[in-house]
Amino acid sequence: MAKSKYKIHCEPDCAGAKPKPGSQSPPDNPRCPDVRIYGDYASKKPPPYIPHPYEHACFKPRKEDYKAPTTSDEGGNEDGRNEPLCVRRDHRTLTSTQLDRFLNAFTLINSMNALAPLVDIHSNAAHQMHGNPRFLPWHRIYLVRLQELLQMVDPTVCLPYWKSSEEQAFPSWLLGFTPTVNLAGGPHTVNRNIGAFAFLPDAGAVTTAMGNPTFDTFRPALEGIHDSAHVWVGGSMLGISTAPTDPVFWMHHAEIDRIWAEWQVANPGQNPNLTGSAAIMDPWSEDEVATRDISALGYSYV
Ligand SMILES: [Cu+2]
Repeated sequence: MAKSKYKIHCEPDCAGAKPKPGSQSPPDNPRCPDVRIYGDYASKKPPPYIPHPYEHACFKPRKEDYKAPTTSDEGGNEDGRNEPLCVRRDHRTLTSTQLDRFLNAFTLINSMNALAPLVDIHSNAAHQMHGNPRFLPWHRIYLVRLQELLQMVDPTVCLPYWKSSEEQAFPSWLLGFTPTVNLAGGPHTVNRNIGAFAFLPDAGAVTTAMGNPTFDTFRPALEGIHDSAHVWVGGSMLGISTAPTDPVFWMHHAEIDRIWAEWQVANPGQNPNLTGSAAIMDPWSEDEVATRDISALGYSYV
């Protein structure tokens, strides 16, 4: 992964930013002018905002996902190699220094107001990133964008994943971490209501989803599992416009992305059926084909 190739240009506070007197056209979006990270949102004319149809219904748990919690302790990592790729690891295998670095980087990009515009992108249903085949490829690129932001402030940080189906618990080291993020709609402080609603799908549910031989059956199965974990965490994670303020959102999606990557290896040639504009992961320029190979995107999972 390229190290600190891009600089964060977001201003800490641009509420008072105005076009230069005499300029013919409006300035670039003063809030997030970095096209690489924010895509069209960095331009003079960001995409129109379309409220998400799930905005109020939030994520829907699936009762059939529920099975009594089990504990097991596989996983872990191999290596010690020199890795050219950003290696995403199970958060349980990180050292306390690595956990601190992740939280520090998250805090830093938030304090630079570089996180909020990325969160705001998730609230715009114009991108059609839920409930259709774009769900997996779109969030794959979304995670890469966060990872790029994190690496701008600390090139050693790779997104950890939260294997909730196996763990059946919230990462304890995150419990006290509730940042406030200055979203377009106003400041939002991360809150959670862990386990109050719904079910945390277990390893069996993941295995069942993995058994789907085509993308068109696999994707809804995995998205349903994803929804349930959102509801299980509760609070900020319940709302599409607030979920990405919680670092667990990114760790949860990394796990969903990891499961997809594993499924891809087992089911070669099975790709989302997307053509034309639906195949472009707007507001970014990557197309569906560019989302198929995670190593080409600069990361791997152990
Ligand atoms: Cu999402």
